[in-house]
Amino acid sequence: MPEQQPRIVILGAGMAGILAGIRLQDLGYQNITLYEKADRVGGTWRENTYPGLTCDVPSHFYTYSFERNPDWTRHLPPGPEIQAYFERTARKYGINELTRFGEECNDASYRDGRWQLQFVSGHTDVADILIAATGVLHQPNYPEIPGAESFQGALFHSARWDHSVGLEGKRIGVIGNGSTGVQIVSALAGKAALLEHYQRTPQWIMPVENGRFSEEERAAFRDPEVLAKAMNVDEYMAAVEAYTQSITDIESEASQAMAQACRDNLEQSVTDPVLRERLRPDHLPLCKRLIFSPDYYQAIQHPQARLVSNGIRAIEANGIRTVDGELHELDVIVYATGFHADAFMRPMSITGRDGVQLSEFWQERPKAYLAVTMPGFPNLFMLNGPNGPVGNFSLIDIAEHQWGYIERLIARLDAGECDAIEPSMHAMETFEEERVEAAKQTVWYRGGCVSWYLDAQGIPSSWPWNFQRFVDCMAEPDWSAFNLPAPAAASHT
Ligand code: N01
Repeated sequence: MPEQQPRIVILGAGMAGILAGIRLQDLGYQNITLYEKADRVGGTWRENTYPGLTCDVPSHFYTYSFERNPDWTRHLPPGPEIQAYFERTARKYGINELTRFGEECNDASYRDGRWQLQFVSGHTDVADILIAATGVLHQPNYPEIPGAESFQGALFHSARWDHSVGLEGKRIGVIGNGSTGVQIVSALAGKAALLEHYQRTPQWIMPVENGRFSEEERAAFRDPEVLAKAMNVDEYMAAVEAYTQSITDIESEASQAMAQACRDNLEQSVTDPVLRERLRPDHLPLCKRLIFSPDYYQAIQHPQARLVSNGIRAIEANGIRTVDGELHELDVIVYATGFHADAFMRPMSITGRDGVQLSEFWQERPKAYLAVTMPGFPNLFMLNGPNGPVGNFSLIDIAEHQWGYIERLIARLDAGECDAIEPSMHAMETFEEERVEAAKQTVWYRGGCVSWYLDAQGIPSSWPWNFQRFVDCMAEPDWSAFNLPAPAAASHT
């Protein structure tokens, strides 16, 4: 390690930022600061607190590889336990001490070989290396429904849950049936006096068990060997591989099997043939992000629940008016209407080398070489940036692979082999051309649906190849893709 350490700034203290902070300390870096706009760590798991919040990745895989958690109570991890896990891990590894909370970066500009950072508070900082760990789905999508401001009851987005509003005995309307809407409806069925689920497009539902771990099991998992055996990593990785294969090859056996499981679930779980047809999607399973749910079909068949599939015309003082003219009287309306999935670091303004603006570079669509780096933006590395794998598997695992790659890039900076690392424009363009071509073969593109996976041009933005290809790409950088200028006389100061 050179005497003068590089100054490293991490933006965001969610899952990915905590990971970067831990790994950098492991490597011996000390000149590190995390900036977090909120008052505690946790990212998406801090912001989402809706009833039924659950991650659909098996609990023991939804942890850092170096910090397993024997204490999960359920086979699928509940949101509050995930948040507690991140808070505990951040405390254990000294992340809170490295973090300035309540600081939102609104401008990062690369000048004189360093990132000049400005914060909403007026605070400024300078970094040699900038890690963007700002998350994927964090800007709520508020639907433009006429009359919403006139509603007399409570109305909020799923990611801004208003816990001051009591739900028992209320008439509740949930708009949106992605993973979030489905989880909320499953949790509230039987608690509300009336629960209406507003469905614009039916979704395929994959059945999944979500059992409890007994006290004995949790005690046994304290032994890492027992836990490792119970996890059965090979079986899980085979499932991930089959899942990505189903996405990239709709003719594959894996794809057919997953589609059949969804169809069988609908046939076997919904008894009323009319309701069953209203719930039946006309697109291929997996076209939208697959919903894993043990209990949605039961919930929507609850006597107090109602599926509303007529479109919404307007929100009025007393409820929602659908296009058939019916007024649905409600006390609470929840927008489970998703996020602006193309935001990434934005609305932060980012200016790279020679004044290049991220907004210009991303004019057509968010893009990055192997989802981690961008030409013109030296020493800026992204975790869970655009075009990485986003699916029904652990984003923690993905961030760890990406971090391994970033570590190799930083090592070259640290060895003094160069002052700045960025991929060549040629590498970026070649990658992007291949990626877009591959994306057009996926079920996201060919499956006959619209989803948040699609960019403004209708091209799926997520990693369009299988998982192993991602793992291989992250294992060792292809150095021919990088511009590595000779180091200048002065090193990092
Ligand atoms: O959002 P979504 P989400 N009028 O975008 C509907 C992650 N997640 O928050 O399909 C009426 O999937 C929209 O309808 P349509 C996970 O990655 C993970 O549910 O566009 N409806 C759709 O039904 C997930 O994929 C977990 O026709 C409107 C819904 O709103 C991602 O978050 C748990 C509308 C939006 O669905 C986002 O899920 C929860 C309008 N104007 C979430 N606008 C895990 O388990 C939108 N909709 C890890």
